Amino acid sequence: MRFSKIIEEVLDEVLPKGNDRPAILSQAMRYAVGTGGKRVRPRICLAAALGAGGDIEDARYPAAAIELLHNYTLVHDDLPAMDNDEERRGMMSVWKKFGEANAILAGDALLALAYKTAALSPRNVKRIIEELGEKGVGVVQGQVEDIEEIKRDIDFIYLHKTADLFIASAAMGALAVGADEELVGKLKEYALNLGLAFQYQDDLLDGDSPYDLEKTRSLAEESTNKAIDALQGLPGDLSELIRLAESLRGRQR
Ligand code: GRG
Repeated sequence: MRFSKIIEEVLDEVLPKGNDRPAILSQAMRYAVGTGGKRVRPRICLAAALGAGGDIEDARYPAAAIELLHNYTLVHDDLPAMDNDEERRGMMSVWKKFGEANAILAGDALLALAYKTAALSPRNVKRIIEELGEKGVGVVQGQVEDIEEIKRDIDFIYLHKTADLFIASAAMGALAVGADEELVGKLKEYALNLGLAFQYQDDLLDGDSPYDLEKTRSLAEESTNKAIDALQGLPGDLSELIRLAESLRGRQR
């Protein structure tokens, strides 16, 4: 499919080659990004570009940027100091395979590379970097509140830990094709609700929702419907945005 091809090609283009010095860093960065993943965020970015009436090729660098930033969060989340996960996507986590220090550094480098890549966007670079930075801070805010567990505010955690990067994805895709702020706002509303639906669905799959089953299902359904409703009045091809919302609704993983 066209989306997957663009996403894999641009990630391959911007990541360091496996033997670039120091090879262990290049390999850890490639391993982190290359172990699969659903590529939901870059798909949202490309779909938003289409929905805003633009050419998806213009959103290729923002799409890669958000996936790089997302992968940095996963690499750091798996560290012993955080979730202490030895596996990710059915394979060894980055720290388990390359050591803790290299995993910290590979995450740092993925984060920096995300900004370098976003800067290659064909237009609205300042706004794109602003969205990436704002939501990049947001995901850390969500993570800290989740870890600290001082006062468990589920709405805050879901908004920042999960939805923020969805929102940045949509905004960056729209901005890359020259969308105005009104269109960007509609796509951010779509992505916010898509992010919440994604998280409720995740809770259902993991069986660890803070709400009972019925409430979680209805929250997921309600958020998906709100996401689709937010698309009214967009000038472009909405089919991918709708397909994404529908596919997350029924997803098994
Ligand atoms: C370390 C700053 C920092 C943040 C960590 C990613 C994360 C924040 C925590 C992981 C735990 C979690 C449930 C996060 C919510 C977001 C989420 C569902 C991440 C997993 O995203 P997927 O399913 O991953 O899109 P793939 O593997 O498909 O890329």
